[in-house]
Amino acid sequence: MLNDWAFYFITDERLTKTGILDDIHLAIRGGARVVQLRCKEMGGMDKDDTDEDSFLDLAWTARKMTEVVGVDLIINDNPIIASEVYADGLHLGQTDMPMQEARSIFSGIIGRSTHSKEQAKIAVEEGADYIAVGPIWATRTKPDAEGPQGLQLIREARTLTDRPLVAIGGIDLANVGEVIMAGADCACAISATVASDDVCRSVTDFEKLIRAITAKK
Ligand code: 3NM
Repeated sequence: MLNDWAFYFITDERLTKTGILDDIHLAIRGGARVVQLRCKEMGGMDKDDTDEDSFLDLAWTARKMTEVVGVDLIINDNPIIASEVYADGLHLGQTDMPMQEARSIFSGIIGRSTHSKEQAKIAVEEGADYIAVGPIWATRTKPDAEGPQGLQLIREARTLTDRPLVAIGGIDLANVGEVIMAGADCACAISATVASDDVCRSVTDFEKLIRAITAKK
């Protein structure tokens, strides 16, 4: 799995209680090996310069925090910022730029969100380094998310590729085992960590559980 990833931590500026940088700090302390900086309000390629400057500042700080402890930093949506801060990776959604264009700007890991078997197949063909599949279950964190795809999407995507599969959407500590057993290598859980009472503890719980279940597969 890329750089020993198990739980894949993603920031959320709407759900955070004490701020994105605090959450990154807590996720690192909790043992996360990968952190995605995702700020839908400010970071996308469609945002204005002020938002992009703030996102760049956040990204720089996140880079320094992750680099000293060897944790991978993934930037959501924006290959220019990913490149500027020497991020380890870039995460692209379905409506973000084509892989070839992104690779011409950014040379690290590139992952793609997919919401169906067909999209997962295209992500494999375009050479994504990892493939996110979801939403597995209903989620309120992403208002424009597709309907729940269930564990079936993980099983189908698993038949297409040996590349890392990252499950997302409605995942919590009670159901994360099911996504790993269905074939996912990693899992993300935004509300179950960022909106929890103890971000550090919840990340540790996910990390331990995912690693324990993976070891038994
Ligand atoms: N992407 P929670 S679902 C950011 O299906 C995101 O691609 C999804 O949040 C996808 O863990 C999602 O709180 C939100 O359900 C996940």
